[in-house]
Amino acid sequence: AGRAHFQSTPWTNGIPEVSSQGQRQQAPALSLPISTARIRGPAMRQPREVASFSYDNNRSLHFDDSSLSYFYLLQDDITASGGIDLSAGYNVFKKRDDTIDEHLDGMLLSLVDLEKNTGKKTTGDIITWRGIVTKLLCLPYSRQDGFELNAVWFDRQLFIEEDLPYKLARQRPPDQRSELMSYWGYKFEQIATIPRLWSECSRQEIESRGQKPVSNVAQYCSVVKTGLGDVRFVIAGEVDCVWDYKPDPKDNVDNDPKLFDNPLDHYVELKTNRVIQSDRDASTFENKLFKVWAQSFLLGVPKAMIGFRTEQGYLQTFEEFETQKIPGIVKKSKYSNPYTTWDGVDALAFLAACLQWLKTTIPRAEENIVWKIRYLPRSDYLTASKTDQPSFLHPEFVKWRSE
Ligand code: 0WD
Ligand code: CA
Repeated sequence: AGRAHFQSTPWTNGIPEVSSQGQRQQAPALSLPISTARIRGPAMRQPREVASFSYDNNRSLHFDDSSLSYFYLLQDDITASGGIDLSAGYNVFKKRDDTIDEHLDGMLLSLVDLEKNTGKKTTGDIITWRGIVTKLLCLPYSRQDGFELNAVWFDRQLFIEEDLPYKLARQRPPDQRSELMSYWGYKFEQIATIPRLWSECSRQEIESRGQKPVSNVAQYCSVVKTGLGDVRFVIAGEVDCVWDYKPDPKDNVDNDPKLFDNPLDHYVELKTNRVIQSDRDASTFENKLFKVWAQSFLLGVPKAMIGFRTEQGYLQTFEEFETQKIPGIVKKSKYSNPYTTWDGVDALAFLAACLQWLKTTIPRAEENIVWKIRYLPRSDYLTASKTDQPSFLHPEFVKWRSE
């Protein structure tokens, strides 16, 4: 890319290379500079779904698709109502307690179930939530917030989780406006989906879908195997809904690419955004769109449906974005700036370097030793250090893999 000529290593995105204490940053011993590469990184392997699981409304786990939703929303319904009030039912929102640390539990238990059923171990160098990989993929362009990850080798695989106590300690106290805005996102999910195929829902069920209390406790997650460069990884992520249907693995041919109906091809990510009225709105939206790309691309989700709402939270319209077209949209945008604009190829090259660094830096021989991966707000490095924390892997998974 043309901009490569005026960037030096490490790339700083205009953020001065000094820490908050005003000292020049020294690269710590086990560290990775955050940079955008100037060469094309390795290609991403096509993601493959290996399993899926559901949390029900009581947060119990089921190794099935019971919490999968189906997209259903008509522009005419929105227009007829003059805009759907996304704040409706806010007072009865059933919100998941996100101070409960679930570690990698749902995903690991679904792997136990899968491996018991197939008799085959799920292989991969790194096993983690998709959200963590999204964070790393976006990191070169998203340097405001610090985070901590815990990583541990076990059974020759590297497991990575986000450190929840660190995350909670850094969270600003929730203000009413941002709580309400995050509710709008869940309300949009509710009104844009139905619980089963359209043909299997009663008319009453479809028409009354917005009347029940909104809950973010139930979730549907897909477990996907993919890879980048030399690193194979298994990631699980929440999928909001399917566009039409999800192919049944039982009547799907997956050894012939021509006949294979890939379940990932049917998935849709849902998001809400302010109606775009100014240049500033447009540029903020493009930043968000890039994160939507990162998140969806990693799991092989081909489209995102964005619900546009007013300042007061009234849904006005919705628009479909094809995941693979997003980097091009952002790059071609008139708000684009060579120093700050997101670049998908560069972000992937950084992710490849990052995963490779994690895989090789944390000693493979030291199984069950928890390492801390740190990113300090606005810093130029990711660092790794050993801890004496106990392993965070679910005991049932450890028992299964130790047999
Ligand atoms: O730190 C934790 N406790 C984490 C928990 C970090 C990452 C994931 N998780 C759990 C979630 O509880 C959920 O079971 O992993 C699962 C989803 O993982 P993901 O897909 O990797 O998460 P991410 O890509 O960051 O977010 C996808 C969606 C979000 O929707 P939007 O449209 O905002 O991207 O997952 C939901 C959220 O709706 N989500 C959560 N919901 C409740 N509590 C959480 C959470 N902690 N994290 C993500
Ligand atoms: Ca979503």
